[in-house]
Amino acid sequence: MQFKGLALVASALMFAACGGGSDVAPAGDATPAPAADAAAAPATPAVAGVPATGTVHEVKMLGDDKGYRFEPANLTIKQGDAVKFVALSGFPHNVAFDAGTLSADVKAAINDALGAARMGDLQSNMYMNPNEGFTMSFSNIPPGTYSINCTPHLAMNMRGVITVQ
Ligand SMILES: [Cu+2]
Repeated sequence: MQFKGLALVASALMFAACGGGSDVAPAGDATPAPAADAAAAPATPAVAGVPATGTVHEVKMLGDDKGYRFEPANLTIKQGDAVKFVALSGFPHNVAFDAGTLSADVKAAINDALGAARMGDLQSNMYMNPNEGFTMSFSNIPPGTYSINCTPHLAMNMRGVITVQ
């Protein structure tokens, strides 16, 4: 924010320093960026989906004398599979996807897939009791590598990776 402000000030100063050249188009002629069109885009899914395979993989969310962890911490699935996250010990746990370099479309697909289990952007609800959790379909999540973590135990390195093939 601060850099942007400085840059604007700097470019305004440079513009002024150029000495009122009239070959620059007046501000009134500037055409607005087509942001409104993008915002009004139809609600069709931007991420290509595949039919569900019916395969559900279980990832346990654990905390005990071996530490806080997803088990397995590294999981490879096919697009169309689902993952059931279940909290078993060491509560509370959640599942938060790292935004990283994910595109806006992929983030939207993850939020959609979290569905009723979504508590915030790219984050599931918090689970406090044994056997609580949720099942998430990866039908609309494109192939790629997705890093997840548990917000309450991020400092204890409770992290995982889900690879979608
Ligand atoms: Cu946790």
